[in-house]
Amino acid sequence: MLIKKSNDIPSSEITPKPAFLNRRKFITGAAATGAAIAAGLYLRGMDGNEAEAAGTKLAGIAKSPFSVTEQPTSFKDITNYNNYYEFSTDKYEPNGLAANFRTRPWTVSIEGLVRKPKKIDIDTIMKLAPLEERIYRHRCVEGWSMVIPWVGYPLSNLLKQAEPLGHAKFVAFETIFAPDQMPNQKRDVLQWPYIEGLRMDEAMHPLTILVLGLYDEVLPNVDGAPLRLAVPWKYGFKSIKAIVKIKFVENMPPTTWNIMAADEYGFYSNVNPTVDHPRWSQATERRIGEGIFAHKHPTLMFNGYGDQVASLYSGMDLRKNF
Ligand SMILES: Nc1nc2c(c(=O)[nH]1)N[C@H]1C(S)=C(S)[C@@H](COP(=O)(O)O)O[C@H]1N2
Ligand SMILES: [Mo]
Repeated sequence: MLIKKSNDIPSSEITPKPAFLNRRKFITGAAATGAAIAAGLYLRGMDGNEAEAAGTKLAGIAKSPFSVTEQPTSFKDITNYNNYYEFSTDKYEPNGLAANFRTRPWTVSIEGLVRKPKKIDIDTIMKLAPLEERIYRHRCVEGWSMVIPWVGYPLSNLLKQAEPLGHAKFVAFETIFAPDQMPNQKRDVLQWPYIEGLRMDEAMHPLTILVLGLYDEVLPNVDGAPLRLAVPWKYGFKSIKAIVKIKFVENMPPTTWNIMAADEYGFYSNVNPTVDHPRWSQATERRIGEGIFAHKHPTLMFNGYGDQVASLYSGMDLRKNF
């Protein structure tokens, strides 16, 4: 995965990018933010349907006992320092480029090894289960982290709608393919559409949530609207954005980053400070918002969620199953 050179990252942290990524020009955070604000206002003004627009307040959000107590990262940082390769491989550009992304109409297909295949509209999904605030640690495989107040509910609520069959062992997820809206989908940046997968017990785990909001608002486009996963004990790339397809399968499904670099990104991708990335250490992390001179934080096994998830991997060699 790319670590972008910018004024925010000391040169000591910069790692050569994989050869398949083309060099691209850098646009400052300020320029990207200005474009985002302008485009966002335009969207809301033209749209006329407040209920679906990013920025709309969400009502009736319950607090969750699964939240961590660390200080949440600012809304500004969560929406301006992003990995969203469909829009850009730069961290500051996706906000502006995603501002006009269309999240309605939006349907999610749930298919494969299920008793009841379903196509469910996003507005039905929004109301399927009570919305909770889940303040989760978010650890990118590149070595930075945030604390994010997601709004959503356990993914299991959606998955159960389709009544998965007994021989379904994995769940495969797919991002929308919309090259007219996502500029990098016209280019060979990654293999499109972005795909991810979880083992059945991981997908059904109460910590795995379907994210529909951020802070007390509808999920911003740049964070994966209208719906994305948050799987907090795994590296960030497992938390796929803008999902349109969920398929129950028998065998371990292919995943985008594993296809791109199998020796660097495994299927499990559990946060593990004792297994380094081939090109950098995973022992510590930089908390976004604390500034580049702040002390790094030690990375925690399973990102600190070990009490709840370690048992899923008992007996597995986590060095092999990275
Ligand atoms: N479709 C899609 N999903 C994606 C990505 C992406 O490029 N495309 N990036 C991943 C990576 S590497 C991370 S760290 C998180 C970033 O989520 P955030 O921008 O909301 O912090 O999204 C993940 N999901
Ligand atoms: Mo990431």
